[in-house]
Amino acid sequence: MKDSIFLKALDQKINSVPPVWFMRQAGRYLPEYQAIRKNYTNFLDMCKQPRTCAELALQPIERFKLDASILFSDILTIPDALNLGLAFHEGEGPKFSRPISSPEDIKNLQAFDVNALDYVFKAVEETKNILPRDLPLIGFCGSPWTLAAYSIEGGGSKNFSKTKNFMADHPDALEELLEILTDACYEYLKQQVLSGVNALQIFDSWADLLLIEELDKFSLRYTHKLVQLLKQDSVTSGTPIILFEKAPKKRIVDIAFDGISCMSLHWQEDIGHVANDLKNRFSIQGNLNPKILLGSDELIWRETRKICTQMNDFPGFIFNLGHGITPDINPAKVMIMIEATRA
Ligand code: 1CP
Repeated sequence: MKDSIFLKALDQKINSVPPVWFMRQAGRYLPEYQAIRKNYTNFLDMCKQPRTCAELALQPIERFKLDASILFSDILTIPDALNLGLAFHEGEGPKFSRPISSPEDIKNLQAFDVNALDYVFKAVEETKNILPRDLPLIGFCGSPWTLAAYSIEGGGSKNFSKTKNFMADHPDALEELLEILTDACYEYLKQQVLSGVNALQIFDSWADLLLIEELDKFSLRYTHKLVQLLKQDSVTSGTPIILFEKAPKKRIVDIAFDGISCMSLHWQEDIGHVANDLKNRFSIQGNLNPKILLGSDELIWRETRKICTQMNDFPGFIFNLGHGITPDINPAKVMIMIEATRA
């Protein structure tokens, strides 16, 4: 593991070839994923099979020889453990049958029991067992804000209007929910580390819903608390933490805080500018627009090269997409991106 170029980059070292992995690397764009997925109606049932999760995490590693693996699971396992009635129906996104719709729902929420997520920790162990021994495994969770947004909205949404109304009508109750989710994320990530993950990523995938002051108040404050809890705990203090903020209204340099090792950049960020701001303080992961992978080989080669050239002498660069890969992408195009990175 000490030779991992991914872990070296998280430690702000320059590698002659940048490490590469990408968000949602195991998933619907892979035919080998679809072959297993078709055996389950509800996606969550598949997530509860540790052996299957391990096999799915290994798929993109075998195909692309990536420099890091990510646990196969989902950020919504925590709201599921809070008994909000999560299901993924055929061809639809996540849906909660018992979303949070009032402050009373938060008062009545059952206590979070980390043992309810035992299947995730078993998946970590199974995955570590079958991954190449020197390949790091990334554990993850959603940010408290992103989990609250799904829990209130009752699923995915374009504009999250229920969540925004709840924020306007019941800001104190929302903060109570965020506290609960922060503690749940802390216990959850700690248990992932105990089970064997080598790095952690926090996905703030709905950061873009928030105005600047709201971003501080409802998202960053709780992610900051989560990171502090992890850094103060001897089990997790040495585990590098990556933070992904999706299209935030604040500059990355004004978001990054002590305890974070690496900022994962959304594709809208100008990576060269951010690199100037963060140099020698944080590592950077990113940030090819996944849509580029729908273009020609030449376009993929050119845009990948542009990022790698800009980041050539940056201490701590990890090549990644600027958001998750989408199901419409041809895996052959991914191979072009990886070859371009390594060239
Ligand atoms: O039907 C299917 O096959 C399910 C598709 C799928 C997959 C493959 C979902 C449902 N989740 C996942 C796996 C997953 N999700 C992983 C592990 C795979 C890997 O990365 O290799 C990870 C890290 C996630 C994280 C995740 N889930 C995020 C954060 C990343 C991001 O894209 O911003 C989010 C927002 C989710 C919620 C979620 N889960 C699934 C879907 C379709 C969604 C998005 C729902 C929406 O808001 O529309």
